[in-house]
Amino acid sequence: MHRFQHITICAALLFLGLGATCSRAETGADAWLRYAPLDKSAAQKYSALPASVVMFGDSPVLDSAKAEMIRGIQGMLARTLREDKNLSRKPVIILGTLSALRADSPKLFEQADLHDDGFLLATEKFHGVDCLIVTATTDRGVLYGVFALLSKIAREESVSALHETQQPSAPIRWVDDWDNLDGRIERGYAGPSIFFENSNVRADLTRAGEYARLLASIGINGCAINNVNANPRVLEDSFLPQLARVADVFRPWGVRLSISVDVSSPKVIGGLDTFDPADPRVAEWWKKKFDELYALIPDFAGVVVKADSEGRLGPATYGRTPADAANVIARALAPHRGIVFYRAFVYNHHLDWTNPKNDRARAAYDNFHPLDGKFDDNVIIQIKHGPIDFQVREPVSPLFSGLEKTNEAIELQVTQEYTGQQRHLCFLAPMWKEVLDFDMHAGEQPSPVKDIVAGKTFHCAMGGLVAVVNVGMDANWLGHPLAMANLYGYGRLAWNPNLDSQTIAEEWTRLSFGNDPTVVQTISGMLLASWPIYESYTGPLGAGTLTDIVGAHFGPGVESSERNGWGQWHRADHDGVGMDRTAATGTGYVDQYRAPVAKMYESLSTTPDELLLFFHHVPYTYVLHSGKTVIQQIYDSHYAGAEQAANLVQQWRMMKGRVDEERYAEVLKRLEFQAGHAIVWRDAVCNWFFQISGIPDKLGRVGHYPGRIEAEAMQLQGYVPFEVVPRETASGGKAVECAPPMQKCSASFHFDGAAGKYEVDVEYFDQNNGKSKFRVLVGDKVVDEWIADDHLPATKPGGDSSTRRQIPGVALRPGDNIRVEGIPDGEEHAALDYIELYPSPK
Ligand code: GCW
Repeated sequence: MHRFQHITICAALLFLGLGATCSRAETGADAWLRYAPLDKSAAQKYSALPASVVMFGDSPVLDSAKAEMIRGIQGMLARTLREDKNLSRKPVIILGTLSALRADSPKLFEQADLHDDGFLLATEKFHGVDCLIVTATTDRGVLYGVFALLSKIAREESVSALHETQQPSAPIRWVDDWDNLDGRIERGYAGPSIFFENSNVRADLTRAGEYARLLASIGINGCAINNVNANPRVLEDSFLPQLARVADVFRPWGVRLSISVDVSSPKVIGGLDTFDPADPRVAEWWKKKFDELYALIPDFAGVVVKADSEGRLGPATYGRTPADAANVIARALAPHRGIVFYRAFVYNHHLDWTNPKNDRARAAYDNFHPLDGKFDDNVIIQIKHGPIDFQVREPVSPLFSGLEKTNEAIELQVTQEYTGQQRHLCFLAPMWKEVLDFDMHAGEQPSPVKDIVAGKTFHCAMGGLVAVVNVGMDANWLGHPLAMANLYGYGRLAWNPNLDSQTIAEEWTRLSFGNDPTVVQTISGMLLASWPIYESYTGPLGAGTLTDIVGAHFGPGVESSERNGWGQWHRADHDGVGMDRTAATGTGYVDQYRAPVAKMYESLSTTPDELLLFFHHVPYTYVLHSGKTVIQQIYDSHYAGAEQAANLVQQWRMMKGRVDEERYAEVLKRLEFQAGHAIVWRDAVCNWFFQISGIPDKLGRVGHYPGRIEAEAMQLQGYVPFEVVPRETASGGKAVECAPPMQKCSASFHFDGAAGKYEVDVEYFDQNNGKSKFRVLVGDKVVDEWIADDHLPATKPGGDSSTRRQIPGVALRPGDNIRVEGIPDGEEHAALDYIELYPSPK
């Protein structure tokens, strides 16, 4: 339907009070700020809302607040708020800082306890007139208050008798984006950078401004825009004015600009012969550099530093410590009130894997705990939530309780690097909640991570939360329309870590898809189930995400973590699996925790099943608390997870007609891919463990695939069998390919089952270096055809490229010839793994 026509029909339906059945055409660009028209009865609730807005004060941030207020009311209630300069005898919406309002009405909100970016929403008499007041200590707080008010209306909450104060949990609520200056994004899954293009800041920064608005709406107040693997050029004199342009589009939204810097900059771009932090010339260089930068960007927030990590240069070059490096930069920033986030992600990625005492998980604590108290006041140690690297399940980093005299921030990851890359649904708020709520037992009182990073536990002046986000130019920001729940969830938790995941999921669903109770229940339910589902087919019992850790971090690659220096070892061998990190017999990592936590993890009997293999090496026959053996749990969880992933597709199908067609179709496509890929994961992991352990699946599933016909067992014309590496990423270890000089190949077989309708599933390999064509025929009749043109992170057949095509409702009779034809393209050889047949309905 033509969009305009659609909107007109929607307007008519709304008028009739039938808005709930009306869905709008959407790209996802509006995210949770859709301000979609409320249906008539819901809109009724706001009939008493004042008709005009009066702003006390004047600033770019306040201007944004006022414009947002008008925009939101216009969108949701189809009313244009009048902008009044002065109060009249009529009710108004008042926006302004408390000091501005008190200049007029000195006794206003005498009891209010507002500080930092907190705000107050209140219905209150002002000069004797009923008003709706949004106030705060800062302009930014007023803006946050406006977003909160509009969110209430979008979620159909009453705003008629308000008196609500909200205070953020911590001053630091930041995001890091890992954008390279050439426009690519490290671990970005949604198109190129919104900040950079061709080694420069983009000429058009519209999206960057829109991003800042989204960030502001969830209370984020800082953003580092370039990769922590920083290009030193970002500090070149000629680049600074470009950065100032980004700061300009951030400023109206109260988001402060930050950048990642490389510690070797004084040498690489500064012309010095050293970057030794102890050299006065180096100190002087940083000082001058930041003086220059602040002259252009007076509200510049500070810098992020990754050093001595994954090949980055660092203070270790000169035998200096992270404190030396952090402080030399911090001292240059201090006069401008800038801060340094020094990342604790410092580890040796050439660890000797043959030494059972070596342990990458120890690195952050070993490197930083001895430096506690040695960092300047404007340094914050930025600590990944787990000791390894954003795996699907890790314990909390022991460093949180290992620094008492140092500012800390927790680093979370919105970009789903190890959790499905926005191809799989994985709502991470429940994981982050577990981390933030985890009691580190750092004193007499409970000391959950959320209190430590907020500076409460050890009385630190600064601290908070940071998340790696990596939005891109894709209209919907993160690729998967449902992935935005992670950015929203992060912001909400950074503001208030006491919110529960369900509240967050429901809020997000209402704002993003409307208030239809079926929609809210279904989508939030899917979100809440998704992390455990993803975990169950990718990373059992705390072994880490069993992905190809030396490749794209996407598909299965169980063995890739072993026998190399990266240290993501799970140590699976013929007898058992898991890393022994105990103090008694293992790497001693456990002792980095405070005694009560260490005690829990040291003992097999008190280690929770979900982290068993992170802390202990056990035989496959070890019996879990659940009563199952380790090996059977590995099998069972992978089968259950794949089934639940398929179930997500069914749940989503119920959303047809209840949400807009665009996002419906996009989500469906991704969930279908996920369901297929979950089977690839299931089979790869189960077969790998079956092979190494030699212990069969009690339920007889592993290695037995009824209805599956291997491509290499079919009659082949032109197609040639080959071995896939690693072998568990293809069924039976083999697939067939249509390699040059062949231009078209086919694989066929005769159906020998009972007559009826079948779902025909074709497992093929979709690489990103070609667009092969496939056609499936029964006899002479084409039942499906498609082009393998997805952009998966794969240049060869294997776990990253394996993709399932489901062809429902195919009528088959005994003796029918089923044929798959493949036409290769470029480097992609139309490779085929197998066909699976299920009687319909599946
Ligand atoms: O998780 C790893 C990623 C790297 C990243 C690094 C880090 C920016 O695979 O791509 O580098 O962590 O956090 O520094």
